[in-house]
Amino acid sequence: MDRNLALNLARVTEAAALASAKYLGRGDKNAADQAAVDAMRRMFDTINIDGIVVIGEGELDEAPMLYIGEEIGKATGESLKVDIAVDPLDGTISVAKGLPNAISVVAIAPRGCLLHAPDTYMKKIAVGPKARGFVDINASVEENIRNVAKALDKDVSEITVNILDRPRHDKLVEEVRKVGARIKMFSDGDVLAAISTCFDYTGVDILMGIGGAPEGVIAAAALKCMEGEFQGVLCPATEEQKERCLNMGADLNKVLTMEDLVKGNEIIFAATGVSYGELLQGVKYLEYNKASTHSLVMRAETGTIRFIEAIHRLDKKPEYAK
Ligand code: VTB
Repeated sequence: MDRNLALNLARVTEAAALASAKYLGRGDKNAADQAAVDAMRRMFDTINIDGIVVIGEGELDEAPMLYIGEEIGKATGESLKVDIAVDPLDGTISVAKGLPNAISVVAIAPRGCLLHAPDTYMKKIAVGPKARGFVDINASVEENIRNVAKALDKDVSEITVNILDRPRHDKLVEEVRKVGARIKMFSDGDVLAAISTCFDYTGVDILMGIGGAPEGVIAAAALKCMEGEFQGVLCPATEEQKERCLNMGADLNKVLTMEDLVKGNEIIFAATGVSYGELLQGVKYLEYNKASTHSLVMRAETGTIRFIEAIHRLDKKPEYAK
């Protein structure tokens, strides 16, 4: 995979972040999302790839842009054929409410390498590289926490579990507390929450809980780049979702490993912070029509992890200056 694509993908998430960050705290999650989608789509049109969206904004009838199956990129005969997973704004509610950790995110891999995940829930567990091989999604909460503590040479009371703040996690929260580990709740955005397990300074050791399956594929792509570990099990919440999964040929009992979710090693991942956060700073508006962005760009082939801070001249990019 052309390594220069990594920088181009950063351009894609930067564009989406710059467009949606204007909506921070303005109470309109749809407008924030739409701005991210439009900007991302426009930037993709400038990139020389032959891409198909496999994780996107939904089916064609519910999403006019970045829908599943949409062909994107400025393809020539020689362009790379790739699968694309996008979440133009993971954390639409966070942006609407002015809360942290919303990001714009993209992952690409050669055609056929990203799982076409149904739009349903997924039970997930993720850890960073030091605890890789020490978790099993089918084991008990206690066992997983104790094993991660062993891998990291920490006391159980020093282990921090990232959990999406939802009523469906009440039992999980209770179990983690019973074991004596710490919990860090987050309101949205479990892609970033999974990534956080790979960076010591976030203080997070494990992500556990149920979130969106499409986000699971994107998180797995990121964790593959960092040699962390991600496991998922599809977890439809309704009979209709269950049927959708079965129609897509999904096995509801199967533990989806990183290799099932994202095949091979030719993966490029990019994310840009939209609202402020621990791992990525949000978009900041600076004097004289400038704005800064903070992005994370990774390639699984080489394992390079890049943080890119960019200063944008909005007067030279009129589409963002509105
Ligand atoms: C999570 C979260 C996302 O969806 O995947 C969540 O990480 C799951 O759905 O940011 P519910 O909101 O129904 O719990 C998001 O909140 C939005 O994509």
